[in-house]
Amino acid sequence: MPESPTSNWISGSVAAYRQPNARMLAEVAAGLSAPEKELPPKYFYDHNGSELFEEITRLPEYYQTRTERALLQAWMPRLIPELGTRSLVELGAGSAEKSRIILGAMRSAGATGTYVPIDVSASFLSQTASRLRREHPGLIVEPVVADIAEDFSPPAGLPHPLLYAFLGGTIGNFYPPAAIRLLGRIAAAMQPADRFLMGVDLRKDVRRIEAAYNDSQGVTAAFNRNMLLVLNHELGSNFDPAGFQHYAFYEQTNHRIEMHLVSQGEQDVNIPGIGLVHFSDGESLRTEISCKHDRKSVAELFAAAGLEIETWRPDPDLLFALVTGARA
Ligand code: AVJ
Repeated sequence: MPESPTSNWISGSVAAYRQPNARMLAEVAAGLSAPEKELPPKYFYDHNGSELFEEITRLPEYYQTRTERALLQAWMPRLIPELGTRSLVELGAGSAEKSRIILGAMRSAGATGTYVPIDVSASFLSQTASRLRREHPGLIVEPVVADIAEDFSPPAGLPHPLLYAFLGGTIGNFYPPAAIRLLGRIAAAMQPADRFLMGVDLRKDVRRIEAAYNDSQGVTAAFNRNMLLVLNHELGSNFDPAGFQHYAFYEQTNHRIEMHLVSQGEQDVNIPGIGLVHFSDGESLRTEISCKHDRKSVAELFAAAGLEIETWRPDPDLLFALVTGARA
């Protein structure tokens, strides 16, 4: 449910801003008042941020996307007929480029097919929906606007079996308790013949992982800083992106990349509705975690969520894996 813009701990008025930003303002206020400042990675993805991410997926250092795509191309033509998939429910629908591989396999298998892309961005979703309706005549597309981290619930009445897909390694953005909640909601919605398909980035040589988040062209740095522009645009804050340095490193204990923006010098940033936020020289703002997995860590997440691994399929170089799960 929408939060009141006058939540007790938000001092200023947000009346000048659109209602959907009440939640954003609350999350930003909470994240920036924590002892270690942090913002949710979903705020990378305005139009420009989505384009920067698309650019990241084509970087030589960023092996994830092309590896996952190859796995999908190799596997979906066999998996989809095996499962008899009639509806694809995709969480965080991305560019829908990978969905196309699955939808193509559904079409080849003779299913009429229903596609349910779920994403936070309504404009993005309607674009994707009309494009896919054009490309796949006969395909039923039922987009759902939702923040999968908060309130995901699948539409009723879809033709079963369903395939829930959560691709790209995006599960890595969630701290384990939130990941388990998300997977648990999917598990709870699943019928026995439904399946869950997830892409995970694998634990591997640290240099290889770190290089993927410190590309030589600086696209990831621009993507990271873009979050500040999103805040400026949406909340009317005055972050100076040039005043923050991109910093991404592998945190070994928790097996995750952390992306930070490090304040260059002391600064005070004004955020209407929150007030002045102070950054000391060298102070770090965490913008993302990207957890890396192996079969065991996925099995643990699944078990905690009421799922079990059915198939585990990494690429030959063990960079990335697709995994399917069923209700335990
Ligand atoms: C979209 C969350 C899978 O964690 O690798 C890419 C986002 N961040 N480069 C990832 C991202 C920096 C990406 N995910």
